[in-house]
Amino acid sequence: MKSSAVFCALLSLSIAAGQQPIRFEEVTGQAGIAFTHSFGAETLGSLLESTGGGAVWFDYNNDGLLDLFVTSGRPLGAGVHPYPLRKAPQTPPTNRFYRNDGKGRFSDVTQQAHVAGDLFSMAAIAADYDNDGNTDLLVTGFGHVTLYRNKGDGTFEDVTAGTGLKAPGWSIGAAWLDYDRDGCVDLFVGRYVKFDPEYRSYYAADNYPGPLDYEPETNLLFHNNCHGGFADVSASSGIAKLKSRAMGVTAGDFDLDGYPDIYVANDKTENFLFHNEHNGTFKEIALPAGVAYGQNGEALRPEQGYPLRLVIPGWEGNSNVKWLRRLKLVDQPYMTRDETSKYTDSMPDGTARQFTFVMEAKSVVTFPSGGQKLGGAGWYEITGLAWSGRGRIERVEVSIDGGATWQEAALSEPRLPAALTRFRLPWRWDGRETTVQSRATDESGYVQPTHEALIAVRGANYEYHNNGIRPWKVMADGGVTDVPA
Ligand SMILES: [Ca+2]
Ligand SMILES: [Ca+2]
Ligand SMILES: [Ca+2]
Ligand SMILES: [Ca+2]
Repeated sequence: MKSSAVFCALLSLSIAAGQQPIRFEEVTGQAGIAFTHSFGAETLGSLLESTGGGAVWFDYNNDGLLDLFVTSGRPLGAGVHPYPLRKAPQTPPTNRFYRNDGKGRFSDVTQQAHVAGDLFSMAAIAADYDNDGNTDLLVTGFGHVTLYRNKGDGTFEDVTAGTGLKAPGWSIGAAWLDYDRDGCVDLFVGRYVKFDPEYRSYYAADNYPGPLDYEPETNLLFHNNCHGGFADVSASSGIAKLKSRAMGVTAGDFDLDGYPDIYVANDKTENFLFHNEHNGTFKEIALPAGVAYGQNGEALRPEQGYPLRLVIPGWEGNSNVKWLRRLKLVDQPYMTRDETSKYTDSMPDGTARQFTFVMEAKSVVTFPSGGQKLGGAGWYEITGLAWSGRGRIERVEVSIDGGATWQEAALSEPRLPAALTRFRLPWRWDGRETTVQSRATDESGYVQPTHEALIAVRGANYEYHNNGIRPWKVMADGGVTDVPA
C-alpha cells in the first residue's frame, strides 16, 4: 500500500516538474545494480522459463528512499528440463534486493536481508500486512508463494508456513487489498496454469507447450485476520468459481463505492473484473463492463465460431484452426501475421524463403525420450511418431548407436497422407550409455535430414520448420535427456 502511494507521488512530481521534456538515462550499472534475470538453463525449454520476472519498489528501512526487489528464475530440478545447464553458474541465480543509499547509489543487501528465496520466482508485491510500520514482501512463483515479514532491523523472516498462506501451483500476479475494510490488507494471488514440467510437445520438437496446452487454474483470495494469519476464502468469496490463466493482477476501487475491486489480466482467455459486493463476496463482471477482451488477439468467443475447430495434423505438422469465421478461396498467398512469421524459413544469407507451408518428413522417438527413465537393462519397445506434409510415410528407421547403423521400424496402419504414423521397434538395452533417434522417409522419397544437414542448407537462424533428426541420449542410470544441438 505504502509503496504504491510513494510511486504515485514520484510520478506526479515528475509531471509537475515537466515543462521541459523528461529524459531518461540508463544508470543501472553506475547505480550499483548488477542484476541479470536467469531462467536457469541454457536454452528456453518450457513455458515457465519463458515467462520472465517482476520487481517492486518499496521502502523497507523507512528512510524515505525506495529500495528495489527483483525476481529471478533458477534451474529446474534434474530430469524435468530438456536443456539443463551443462555447467552450473558459480553463483546460483537468486532474487536480488538493492538498498537505496541515496545519491543514485544502491547496495546489494540480498544476503543480509535474507530474501534470496528458494523458488523459481515470478513477481513481488509489498505492503505492511501486520501494521507494525514496516513494509513486508510477498514473492510469487512456481510451487508456492513466500511471505517475508520485515523485522524492522534490516532483515526479513519467511513466515509463510505460520500464516496459513498456502498457494500451490504457479502464481504470477498478486495484489494486496483490504477488501473488507477492517484495516488489514488481504491478499489476492493470481494463478497461471496447471503446469507440468515433464510434459513435452512432440509436434514441434524444438518448441515447448504453450498456455493453452495446460489446464487453467483457479485464483486465490486470503483474508488477513489482523493477528498475523490468513484464511483461504477463495471459495466463500466466489473467486474460485472461475478458472483462468492469470498473469497480471491489480486492485482498485474502479466504481468509487469505497470497496476495492480486483482486475485480472488472463493469458489467451477472457479477463476478469471482480466487483466487491461489500459482503465478502465478489461478482465477475468483465464482459458487461467491456474489459473482458482485447481488440486483437482476443480470447475465443462464440461470435468467432468457437467451438468449431478444424484440425489439420499433417500439413504443417502442427496446425489447429481453433476458430473459423469464414473461408475464402484465393489464387495467391495472402500476407497476414502468421503467413509472414510462421510460413517462412530464414536462409543462411539473411533472406527468407517465403510461404513454406509444407512440413517435410519428420519423426520423433516418444519412448525413450527426454525426461523419461528406463528401469535398467532389458527389453523395451521404442515407439514414436512420423508425419510429412508431402504425403504418406513410407518407412521409419531407428538408430540405437548414435546414427552409425539404422534398423527398419514397424509402421502402424493406416498410413494416411499428412497424418501421424506410429512406429515401433523392439530393443534390448545393454545398460550402457547410448543415443536413440529416428528418421522418416515419405512417399516422395524425401528422407528426414540430420540437424547438421539442415543447418548447411538453411543456416542457424531458422526454427519453425525444423524437421531435423532428433536424438535422445540414454544414460547408464536409465535417465533420458536431450542432446543439445
Ligand atoms: Ca529505503
Ligand atoms: Ca509489517
Ligand atoms: Ca482486510
Ligand atoms: Ca468498488
